[in-house]
Amino acid sequence: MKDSRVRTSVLLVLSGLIALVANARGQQERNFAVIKPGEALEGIVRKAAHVVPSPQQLAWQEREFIAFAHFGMNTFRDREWGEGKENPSAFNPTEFDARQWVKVIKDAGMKMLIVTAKHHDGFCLWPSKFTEHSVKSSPWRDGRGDVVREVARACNEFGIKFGVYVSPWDRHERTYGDSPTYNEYFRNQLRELLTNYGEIAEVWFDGACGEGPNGKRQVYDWQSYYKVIRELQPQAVIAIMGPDVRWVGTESGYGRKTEWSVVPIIVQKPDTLAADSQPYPVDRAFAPRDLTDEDLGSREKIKNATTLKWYPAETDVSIRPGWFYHENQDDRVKSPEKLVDIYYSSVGRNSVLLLNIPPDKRGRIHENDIKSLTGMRKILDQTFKVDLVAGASVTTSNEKQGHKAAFVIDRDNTTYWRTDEGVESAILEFDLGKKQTFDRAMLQENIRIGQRVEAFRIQAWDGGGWKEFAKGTTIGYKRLLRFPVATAQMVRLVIEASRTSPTLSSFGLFKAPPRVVIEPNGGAFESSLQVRLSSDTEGVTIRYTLDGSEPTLRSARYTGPVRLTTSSTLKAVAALRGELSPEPTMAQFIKCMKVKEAAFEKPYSDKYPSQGDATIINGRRGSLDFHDGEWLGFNGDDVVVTLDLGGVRSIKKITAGFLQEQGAWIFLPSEVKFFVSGDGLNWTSAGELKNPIEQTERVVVKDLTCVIGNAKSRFVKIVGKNIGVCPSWHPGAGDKAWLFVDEVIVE
Ligand code: FUL
Repeated sequence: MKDSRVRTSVLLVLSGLIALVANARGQQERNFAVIKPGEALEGIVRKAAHVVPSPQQLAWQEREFIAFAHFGMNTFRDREWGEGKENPSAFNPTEFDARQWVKVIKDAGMKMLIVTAKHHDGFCLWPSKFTEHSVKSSPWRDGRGDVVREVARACNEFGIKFGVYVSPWDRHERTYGDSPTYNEYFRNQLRELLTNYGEIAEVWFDGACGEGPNGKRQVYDWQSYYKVIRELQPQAVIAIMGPDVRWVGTESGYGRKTEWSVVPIIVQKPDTLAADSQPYPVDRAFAPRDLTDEDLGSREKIKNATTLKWYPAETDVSIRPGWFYHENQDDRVKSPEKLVDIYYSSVGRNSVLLLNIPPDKRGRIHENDIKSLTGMRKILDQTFKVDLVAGASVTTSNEKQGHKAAFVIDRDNTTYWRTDEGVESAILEFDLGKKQTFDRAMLQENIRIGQRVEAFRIQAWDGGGWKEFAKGTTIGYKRLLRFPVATAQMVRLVIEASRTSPTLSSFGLFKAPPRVVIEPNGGAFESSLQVRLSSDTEGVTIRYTLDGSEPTLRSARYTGPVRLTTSSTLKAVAALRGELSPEPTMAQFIKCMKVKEAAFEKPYSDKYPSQGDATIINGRRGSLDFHDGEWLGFNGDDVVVTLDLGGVRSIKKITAGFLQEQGAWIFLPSEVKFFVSGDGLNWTSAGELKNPIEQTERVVVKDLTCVIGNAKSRFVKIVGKNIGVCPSWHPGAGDKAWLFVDEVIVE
């Protein structure tokens, strides 16, 4: 273990030196570039195109899909954030099994596991010498256990890389807030983690910061932390509040469609950087800051930059609503379909997916999480099993000597196609040999020499002309595209714009396993509803159930529209030659009252208007992704909405749905009031509900239902109270809080 680490370090130092040699001649091989004051855009763009990942960043990117395990005191206290006052006796997993974690992660196709060695509550999962607040004071393994050691060992055994999440924010440690003393404490803990557990491939720093017991805000000495890491684990990437890996900007699992790995950063004295001969010069001047805009690296964004840096995105998301395990979320594990969607929207958008799978109180990954991961893996494996471009003949409008077009289908990522110097648009044409049917495409640039492509289209020959079936902007390390099924023998990729001669190391076309489409895809209805099922694949039969059970080959066969007259959970699968598609499609239908009109007292923000007033009565529910077009957002304001049922009805229940994603300043309402009225003028209170969920829960969708004993009314009013401003512990403390509502359902 140790030997191989030394070897890797030597290699990395060597490649660092090689990079510096190249730099002396012409700035090329570094993972940053300095822009001179007044430099013209053309020159800046060219520089951006030549910024390359460091060897550690490249190795990290190639892992593609990695795991997070939030485990610790919170697991046992059923909390998301601890206060630091927890008694270590609470930490007591009954069947702790790190090998089970790593096996599950490996089977799911992930290449690294990052464990929360220390979360904000300060409780250490390893027996740190510098505090008593750790596993050594717990009853687990009689105080002789070490979670970090067992996980590191299991990773080593299964060939999975190992990383640590260490929270600088420590709500237990007494020296926190006494900045120099705590910084030393933190470095000491880092040293323990980076010396005693073999190779560490990623160190994950969250930026949360607070006041210590002395009432002072802790000032983190980031540069000194980086120094410790570079010295002890030079092959590790430092993520989020570090200079190697950037947070994608949400915790929803969805990255940007245009994702540049080269972005402007702010450093002190950029002019001294270029001449610096250190292997990590940027570290010494790097200031972590918020990089969550929709556009980070376009020409518009880089034109005023002083320093550009290879700073790729990592998409962190939890398989459950919370980061830590909570028993009451066992039935809210993301479905295989949802995980696949996230995969396309992260790995498929030039980002690494960091999926959190929180072990439970036993110290094992829960069965429900395993089921979803297995389903996800099945779908991905079936999709990417056969590359329909393999064996095609490839021609191109331009290729540089030694970089043939055929390299894009040779399954070797180190060989690549590129154009001659100065040629920034080009066409690659593929003859698949016979007609093929596909609905997924994969593209990869050779990022070893930079990220360049700005716009591309993919077209198929339909006998009369080229018809576009997919297009995109950036590619980067990997771009995956989904599109309606297309059938063709001739396909071409048109690179329309590039920052300098474009490169491509792979191009692939695939067909996802058959899927059933349910129309409408869930929602509310009044008396009855016709639902249609169809599949994107010819020759399949569709089987379905209405009670939420898993459909089998013996379930009802779809022959024509299904008429629903009660609330139902529809699940459907496609069967082809006696085999079922890997995962059922599901839709939920609720029988409820039709609402004629929704009128808002205060307007929703024009940043989140979704589909306007109708959003909350359209029968469609919002997801955990607040950008999904089903949520209305109120900034600092309450939601006050009146619904007109069109006539007097007898009402039994009213439900209003809200979202919390505190990372995006969105909080559940503090309380919701329900009113009914016959004339829309005189209102009777129908009930009040307090929000039962803690503000510290990261992401959660919550329905609040008011049960009414049969009121006869025509109008319904809901008042959802915004909490006003973000709470004092929150990074947005004092700023206006958002309130998000997706639906009001009257039954
Ligand atoms: C955040 C923390 O506050 C959460 O609890 C979680 O660990 C997440 C990954 O990072 O900022």
